[in-house]
Amino acid sequence: MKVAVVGSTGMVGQVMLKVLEERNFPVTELIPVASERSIGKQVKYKQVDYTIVSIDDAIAAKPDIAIFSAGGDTSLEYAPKFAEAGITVIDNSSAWRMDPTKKLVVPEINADVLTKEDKVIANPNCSTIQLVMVLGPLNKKYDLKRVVVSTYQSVTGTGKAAVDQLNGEISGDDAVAKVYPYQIFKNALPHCDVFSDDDYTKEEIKLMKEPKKILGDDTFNLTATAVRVPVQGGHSESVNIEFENEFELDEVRKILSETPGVVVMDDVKNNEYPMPFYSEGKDDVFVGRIRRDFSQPKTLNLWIVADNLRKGAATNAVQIAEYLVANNLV
Ligand code: A2P
Ligand code: 11C
Repeated sequence: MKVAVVGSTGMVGQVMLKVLEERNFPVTELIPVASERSIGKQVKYKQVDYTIVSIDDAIAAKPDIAIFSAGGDTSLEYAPKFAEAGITVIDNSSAWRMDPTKKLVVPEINADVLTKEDKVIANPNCSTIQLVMVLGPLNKKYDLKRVVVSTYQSVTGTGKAAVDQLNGEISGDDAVAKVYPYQIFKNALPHCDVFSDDDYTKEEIKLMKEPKKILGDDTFNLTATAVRVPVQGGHSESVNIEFENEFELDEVRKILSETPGVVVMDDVKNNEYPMPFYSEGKDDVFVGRIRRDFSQPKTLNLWIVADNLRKGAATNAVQIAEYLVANNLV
């Protein structure tokens, strides 16, 4: 496979190169792309230096697959151009996710919706991916009625400048550029992405809409509060789930532990539960603190953690590419 990585110098793009390498994706030629200012610079893949090319040169090179993580504007403008040239785009931005003509895919949940005709495939938002990895199997068994999710999101989700802001504030560097409207060190901001007219943030809206599309089910209600915390290893989510049907906790644990890509870490007697510090650099979604909500029937509380740059972005995109290759869809 000839593979272009658009946004290859970015936080997610760099992890994409690492994940392609680790998973031994059959790359016969790598075409790294970044903005005009990076053209001619080098990125490393499998210990070899590759020269960054322009996005137009990447189209001319006719890759089989282009994985985009270069922001929504770049995806909006260029994904259709790649598609027109016959190149399959896997897009990590929010540009195409809710477009009814595009598939929004978490391979463990809904890879079966993909066909050869899908030329622009959307990778969901990071906080959505880890949520649906848990909601999907539980919905099948108990039927979701209502989900309330509160997130604790890593600064890596905002990009390198946000990591620099946190590290600068930790080291007492007053000159560090502020990406967030406030200090993030020693703080928690109920503000991820921008506010929309209805007073929800765009991150919250993504969390409320994307799971329904991925699960192919809009019969349940979902509400979200997204919070940025001074953490780097991954996103955490406190999730309250009301089902239509009764459940047994042991069965919930069994279903989740048998779900590919999900690891149950739930031994509170030994202080075992998922944490971003532990999930960093791992591809799995970790779930723990699984317990009944005693305030109403058929309701569960749990805690989900995943590395937002891995399963929340790069790993999920590469898994989509793997599925396309394995099923002759590209
Ligand atoms: P560059 O490093 O040249 O700015 P992040 O999400 O970490 O901010 O990274 C964004 C990625 O998208 C970077 O690799 C960036 O390249 C790339 N990028 C930004 N704008 C464009 C563009 N118009 N065309 C191609 N790549 C772009
Ligand atoms: C965050 N979820 O942590 C974001 C990052 O729509 O792909 C990714 C934004 C997106 O703020």
